[in-house]
Amino acid sequence: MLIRKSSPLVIPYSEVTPKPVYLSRRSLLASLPTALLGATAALSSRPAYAAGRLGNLASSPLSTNEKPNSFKDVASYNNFYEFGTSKDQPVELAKNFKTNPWTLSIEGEVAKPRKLSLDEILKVAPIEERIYRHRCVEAWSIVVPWAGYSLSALLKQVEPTSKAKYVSFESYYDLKQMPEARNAGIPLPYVEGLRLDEAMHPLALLCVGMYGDPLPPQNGAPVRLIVPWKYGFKSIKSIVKIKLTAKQPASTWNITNAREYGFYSNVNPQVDHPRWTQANERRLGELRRRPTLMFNGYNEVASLYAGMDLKKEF
Ligand SMILES: Nc1nc2c(c(=O)[nH]1)N[C@H]1C(S)=C(S)[C@@H](COP(=O)(O)O)O[C@H]1N2
Ligand SMILES: [Mo]
Repeated sequence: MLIRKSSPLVIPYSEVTPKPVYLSRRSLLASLPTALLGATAALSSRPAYAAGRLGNLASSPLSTNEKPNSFKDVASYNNFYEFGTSKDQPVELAKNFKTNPWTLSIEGEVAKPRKLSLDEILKVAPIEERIYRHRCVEAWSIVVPWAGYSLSALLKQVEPTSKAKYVSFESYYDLKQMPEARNAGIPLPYVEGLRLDEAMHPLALLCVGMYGDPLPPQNGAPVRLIVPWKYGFKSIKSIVKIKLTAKQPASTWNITNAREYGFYSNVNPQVDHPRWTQANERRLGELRRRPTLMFNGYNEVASLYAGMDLKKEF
């Protein structure tokens, strides 16, 4: 990323410590009598913060059992260049972002191209809660209870042709709603891509919510990608187009600076960013840095990269 205000290695203490006046949803809910939370939340083993408007989310065996960050951490420290390049801007500048109605187009090398409304997106597969680690390339990390389903469910519906080898994604872009995007310093609309087998991996999440509620605008409403074994910039927000292609698609940070950001961008503590180490990370809310794990700890994806030199194809 372009480092404008401060180096990623020195996140000011004020940015990682929730303000004392803030009552996180989780502690708020925890302080309510159980009866008020409703029978489902009280009876299921799901944590109270997940009892939101997306209904009774199934829990997922793909979840980590690490402790999620506070809602406040995840909803107010954001990377979303269309709404400003500093971490505190998106929560303010995306406040009135219009995310309904929404159309997601799926096209390219597919037998059954589709345009989905938000309602249709929500019905593709049962929405489950997936608690994932998220590792930003700027060496901070968070743990988030996302809500969604495997991207593979949607891709299977459109029936990729035998020519489809990659999947490209494009974000919504409109200067009227995103005036600060003029100062983003990256080409927009934001685009990303995955190899088809990466996109079909069950961990790749088509995400519509977090903490049991629909996504807040600053986190990529109404629909985004979450690829937990890759640096956070692969997890493209506010998606309007998915296109299956024969050739490797462009990705925004790779176009911006190919020396620093490769197409694969797998979390890899052995490949430093040219300007800082990737060997460790700062979990938001913690003071001591922790070691970064290969594939962000998601070793089940390793077989996707068998035979590749991940130092060259970084
Ligand atoms: N369209 C778009 N998607 C984006 C970005 C962005 O600037 N624009 N930033 C990426 C980066 S670098 C990260 S770390 C994550 C941050 O997601 P979060 O704010 O929900 O934590 O979104 C990714 N998706
Ligand atoms: Mo990031």
